[in-house]
Amino acid sequence: MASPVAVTLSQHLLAEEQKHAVSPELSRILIQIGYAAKVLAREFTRAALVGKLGLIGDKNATGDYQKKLDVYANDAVIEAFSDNGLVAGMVSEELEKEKEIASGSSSDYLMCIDPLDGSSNTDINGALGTIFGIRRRAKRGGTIAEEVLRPGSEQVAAGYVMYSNSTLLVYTAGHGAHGFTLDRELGEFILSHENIRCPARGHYYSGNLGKFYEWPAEIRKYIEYLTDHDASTRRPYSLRYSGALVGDLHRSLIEGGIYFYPPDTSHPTGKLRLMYECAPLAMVVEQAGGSASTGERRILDVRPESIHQQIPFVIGSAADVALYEHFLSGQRSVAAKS
Ligand code: AFP
Repeated sequence: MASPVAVTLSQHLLAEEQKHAVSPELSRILIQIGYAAKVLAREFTRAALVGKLGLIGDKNATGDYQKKLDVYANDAVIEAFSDNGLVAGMVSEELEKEKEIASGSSSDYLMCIDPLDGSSNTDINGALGTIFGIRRRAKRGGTIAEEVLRPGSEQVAAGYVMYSNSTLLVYTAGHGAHGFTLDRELGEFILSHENIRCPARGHYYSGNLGKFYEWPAEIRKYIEYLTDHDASTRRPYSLRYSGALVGDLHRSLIEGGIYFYPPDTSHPTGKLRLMYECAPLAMVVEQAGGSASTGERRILDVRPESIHQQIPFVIGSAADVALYEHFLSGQRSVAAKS
């Protein structure tokens, strides 16, 4: 039961509008994302009871087989934004092309979204996520695709929802990262993690080690470093990998650590999607004092070339990400001393 002084997502956004001149339109978008998250949380919880587990049979734009819940989540998000004029367009993992939203033609905002992150977890009751980034339209008159292909540093808000033993919404509008836990009885997201700070260094790492022999030699050396024993640097790091980026990232954000998805044989330019996975999470993590990179450059500085662009990704505690970059650049001796 929420305490009587609980702060709801809407109250928090109202206060942020006054403190930091966050635009009311942006607040309304975030509140609507909160609404969509409640719809998704309800459906994810009962998916096994209403025939929504399993594959639908088609592949999405980046070649993944779609689950029934992928399609459901995408439709639910579109429905949540179709009639209220809040956003002019949407880029979604589940849509081959960007979607123009007629009711939002005069809105200043565009949304990039992964409606359901971690689809391999749907049928095993594992953690799931939703990831979103909000951008201001660069110019009117261009196509949504042209307008949206801007570096992540131009996002005005971003966040994620994690569906696990509780449903948690974390957002930033450029003034810190804040987390809200869904109180199901009240039907409200309640502030539970104010001004999240990512520890400078952690002792967890998340990566698909099944790909170890497909990774660059420098990354294999980095794994050897992490799994070596040295009490002064709290090694070996412990491995945690859930199959849902949101879940692994959330652990790093709260307890410190690192998540990485380097290029491999089947994904020579990386697997994770810049616009609706990497850039939004990078904004959240930077706002909490962590960092996010391709291994070579800051994620938020990368200018997308296409809406479904896939890139190498590393995110988490600032010192851990810096060390990964050192290893990748071949400066192992420098890195190993830090
Ligand atoms: P989707 O479920 O949105 O396609 O994303 C899953 C994901 O991008 C990310 O959440 C996981 O960390 C990663 O893929 C898992 O990929 P592998 O199964 O290749 O390790």
